[in-house]
Amino acid sequence: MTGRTMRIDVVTLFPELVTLAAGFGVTGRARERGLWQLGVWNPRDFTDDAHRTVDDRPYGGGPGMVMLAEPLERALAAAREAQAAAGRAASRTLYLSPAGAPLTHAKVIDLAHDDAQGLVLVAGRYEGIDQRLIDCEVDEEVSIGDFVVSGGELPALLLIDAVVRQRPGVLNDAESALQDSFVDGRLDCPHYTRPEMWRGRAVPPVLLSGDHAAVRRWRQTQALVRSARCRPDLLHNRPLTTEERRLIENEGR
Ligand code: 9WO
Repeated sequence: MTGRTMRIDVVTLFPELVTLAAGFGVTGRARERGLWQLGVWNPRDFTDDAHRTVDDRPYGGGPGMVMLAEPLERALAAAREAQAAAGRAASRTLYLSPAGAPLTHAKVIDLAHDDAQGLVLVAGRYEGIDQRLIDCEVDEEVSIGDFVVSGGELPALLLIDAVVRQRPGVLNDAESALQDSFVDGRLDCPHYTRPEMWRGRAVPPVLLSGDHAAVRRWRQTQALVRSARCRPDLLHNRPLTTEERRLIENEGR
């Protein structure tokens, strides 16, 4: 279901990082305009010892620390209560982890359009979180790429950015048009702005020609050639049309 405000709650030891970073640019403006709501929940606020402990040494030994299940469980419960108070019958809990399924455009669309359920993101720190919390409370693990970072916050912010951009009314017409090429399995064409000559390099003359049809053909060809060279895997997802094949074959003539 689409058409209501999206709500995203993030469980994190660094709530200020998430709130601040989500406050810039497209996601920041969309939030000011009420197109989505953000909640942040710090497991440290759900501890009951004097030191506000959120981690402990791993069973079995070894380096590093592991996030305790109990503060996470309570922070998650608070996040879900906030979702319920905002009218969500259920919420979908995602853990950002390199072990997760890769985040794709299709997955982003799926998350953006499923706003009957709220979204709860769990960001880990240290060496990770107690596996039992993942087993009992996490619906899906999501990866943003095959690399390890210091915490789940930046991956969560990246997912938030990708999802919020897909919500109705967030992008203006120009921004929406720009992202369509990628959706269509193509990279964008190269862009140029002033000056006309920079470091001895001229802007491609067709862009200065004023011939709008020629500009359109050039951009389409460039996008295709770039996709074929840089990301042939994108083209495999949607084969070339006859027109596109002709544009590539005529390139440089
Ligand atoms: C780290 C890890 C490494 C190899 C295989 C599985 C793994 N899981 C985790 C993990 O859950 N790490 C926690 C979250 C704690 C340390 C920081 N975390 C993290 C998440 N690092 N990198 C990510 C991440 C998340 C999504 N996409 C890419 C990386």
